Amino acid sequence: MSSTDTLPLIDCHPSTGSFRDDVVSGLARDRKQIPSKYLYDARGSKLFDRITGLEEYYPTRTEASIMRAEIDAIASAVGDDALLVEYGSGSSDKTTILLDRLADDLVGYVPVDISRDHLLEAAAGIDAGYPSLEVRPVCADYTSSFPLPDLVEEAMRTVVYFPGSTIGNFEEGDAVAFLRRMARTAGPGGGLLIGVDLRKDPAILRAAYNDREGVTAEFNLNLLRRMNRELDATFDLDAFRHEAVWQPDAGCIEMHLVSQTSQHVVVGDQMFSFDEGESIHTEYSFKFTSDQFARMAAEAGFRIEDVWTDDQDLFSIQYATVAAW
Ligand code: AVI
Repeated sequence: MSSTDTLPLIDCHPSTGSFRDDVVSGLARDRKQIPSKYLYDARGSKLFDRITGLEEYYPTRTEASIMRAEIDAIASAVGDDALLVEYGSGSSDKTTILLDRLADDLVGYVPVDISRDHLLEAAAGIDAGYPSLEVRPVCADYTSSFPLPDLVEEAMRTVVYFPGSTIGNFEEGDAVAFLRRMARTAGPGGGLLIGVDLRKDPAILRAAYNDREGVTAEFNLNLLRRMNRELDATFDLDAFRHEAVWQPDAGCIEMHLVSQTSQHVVVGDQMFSFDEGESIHTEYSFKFTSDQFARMAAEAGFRIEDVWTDDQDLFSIQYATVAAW
């Protein structure tokens, strides 16, 4: 454990080695692919924050509006004396709706994020805004296991908070495995409060991932910039373009970086060739029916207790309890 100005930090930040290994093995595949978690370096996290404020990007404001409308029911589902563990807390913006209502009833708040600076800045803001709340940031890749602070022993239950429908960024098998790990973190009697994006008119989805200002394109292309900086790579950002397509059979938006020309790119001491039009797949964003999500959650050992949605059924917030793990 290390300490920032005032907040004790559990620091399990992954090494650059895992980024390099994942990039090199991903680019060596027939269908080039880099895990979407690498989109979130400090700049990527800031760009994502901008995306959440875009007119076309309905998920964030819709989730916030459901949260505001249903906060009493949500607070009673979480209950008193819980430890709230937020996976991928980012700027913790949405969390304030929950904390405004729950801060005095919680044993503590544990924001978990891979981007250390972003995490510390957000955690310090929460700490200052809610003086009665114990805030214990954990810098970690939340898709791997990480330790919880000792506060967990004082809590009646652990509730994992996973907003934003980031669960949609995993392929189904990985999503179930990840939900199962969350069930283990929450433990017996624990809960999961999760944002789940719903199936809808593809035109709404295409617009959300191809915004007019080009922020999503910049967010996607930033991955190339990050590889150049951190892995000594030679990507020419002008030689790739952002693409986000709706895949109706799979039920997901796929994000790609498409090579504009036939070219070679070096990453450290390895060279990779691209045909014109060949892409690197950078993200899935699955959209769910409520039944589909309930099935996945059940497979992972959760039972869905409550589902809250907006008037247009664009998005849902769901509360599940650990049934078994
Ligand atoms: C974080 N995640 C839920 C976002 C999504 O909508 O899948 C990431 C994103 N990618 C492009 N725009 C937003």
